[in-house]
Amino acid sequence: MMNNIISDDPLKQLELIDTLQRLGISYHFENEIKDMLKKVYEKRYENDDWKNNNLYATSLEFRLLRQHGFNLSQEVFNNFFSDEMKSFNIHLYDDLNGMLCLYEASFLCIEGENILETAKHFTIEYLEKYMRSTKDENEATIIRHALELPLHRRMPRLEARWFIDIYERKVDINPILLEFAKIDFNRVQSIHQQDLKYASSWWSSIGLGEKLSFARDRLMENFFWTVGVGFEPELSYFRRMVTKVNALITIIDDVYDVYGTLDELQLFTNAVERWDVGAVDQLPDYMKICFLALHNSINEMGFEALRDKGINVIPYLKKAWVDLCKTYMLEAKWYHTNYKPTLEEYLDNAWVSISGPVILVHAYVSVTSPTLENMENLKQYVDMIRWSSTILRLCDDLGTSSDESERGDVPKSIQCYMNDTGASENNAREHIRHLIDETWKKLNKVEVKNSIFLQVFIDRAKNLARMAQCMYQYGDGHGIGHQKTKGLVMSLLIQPISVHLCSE
Ligand code: LA6
Ligand code: MN
Ligand code: MN
Ligand code: MN
Ligand code: MN
Repeated sequence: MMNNIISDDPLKQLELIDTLQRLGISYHFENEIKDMLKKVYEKRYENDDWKNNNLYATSLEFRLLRQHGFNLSQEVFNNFFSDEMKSFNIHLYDDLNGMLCLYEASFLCIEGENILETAKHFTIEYLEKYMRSTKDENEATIIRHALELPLHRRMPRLEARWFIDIYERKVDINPILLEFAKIDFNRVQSIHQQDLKYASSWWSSIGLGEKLSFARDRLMENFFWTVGVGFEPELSYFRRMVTKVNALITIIDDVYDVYGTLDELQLFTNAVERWDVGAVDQLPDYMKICFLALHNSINEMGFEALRDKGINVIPYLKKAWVDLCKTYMLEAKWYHTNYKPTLEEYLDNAWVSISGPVILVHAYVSVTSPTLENMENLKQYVDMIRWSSTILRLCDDLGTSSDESERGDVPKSIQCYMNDTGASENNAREHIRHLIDETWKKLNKVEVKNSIFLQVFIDRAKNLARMAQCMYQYGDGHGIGHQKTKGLVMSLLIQPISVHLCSE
């Protein structure tokens, strides 16, 4: 099909790529898609009748090219934008598809891109109005979904699950693609089920869920995160390892936040720093099992990397846990001394204490072959880890801080901003959402320097931010056994899509 699309019809090519991506099957055609986009990019100034004065085509081209790392200026939208008015042309109001597509494109913006920033506000306002007035149910569903969260921030697998249903209801669809998407979804789901089985039996054998009754026992949620961060079949090892990491984080976070005394927490932090079984003796019993579970699980991953890839990654993994425990410790001290950090001071610590760096370092060693050189390269990517983790932190604060402050916890970003400025809680939340937007612009800017290894990793970092948007959209989707999360987990991991074969 891809070979048959006439190459002088770029719009058809772009639409096919968009459909493949939205159906969740583009990962089968990465090379073909790269080749197609490369040609579109190289010929973008030739024969451009197909997109001149076509907002839909211009926006689609922009979004797909930028998403795939091609360098493209916001000025492609100049035709539609009036510099004097600092606004888009009002006649675009006739073009729902164009407006939707411009809306989605605007979220790939980086800092300082005023045209795209304007496009975002312009299209949101338009789409909100349109949605209220349209009588077409399907149209309203699609607009509501887009406004709830733009494509660029959606957890990929859930988006595929959603879009397969939408695509089926459209006219003029390609039934072969639809059937393929359904079959592939089910195949991927059964691979996820195998990974879940592994993770779940690890979790019951380690016994922490039962032994530490004060802590969150959230194996399914912990696994669900990993599917959001990397769904592809070949990432099984990543999902299995990072589920362990997530489970350990969720337990240890509760040790620091809800159970340990300050003295005990200092002992635990010291033990992690020593990274030695000898450290166990000084700990209270409930911490002994927790520390050894951490120590054994992480060393085992280190052992596997040494066995299979010949490199000792334990110092890198250990460092990530030490950094995490130190930030937990600082928050515990702040809480116990009733200290109120400024927002800046808080965030400096909190992008680490949300555990993004720990997750991403373990992702780094489990998505593909780490070499010593690659491990050292990781240092160049601290910015990206930081932006991804900052989004995770801010989303978590929006979703969890009401419960946290009721229970007693360090002030989170919302409270810090309120203390700093005297703002109301609503305004503070608005400000945090604004910070999330600004942080996405920084994350969008991260470039890959011609390395497949790093691209795989960068996709994990972006997906971690996407997963945070998904998990905390309606409150604490991670920690409290949320109904919303159950529904998502069911549709993604448990229920297959029913398939009626085309030939039947
Ligand atoms: C959130 O809990 C939590 F457990 C996390 C560690 C978030 C991300 C977790 C993954 C991916 P909480 P705190 C497993 O809101 O105390 O208690 O940092 O985190 O706000
Ligand atoms: Mn915490
Ligand atoms: Mn916590
Ligand atoms: Mn806390
Ligand atoms: Mn929280």
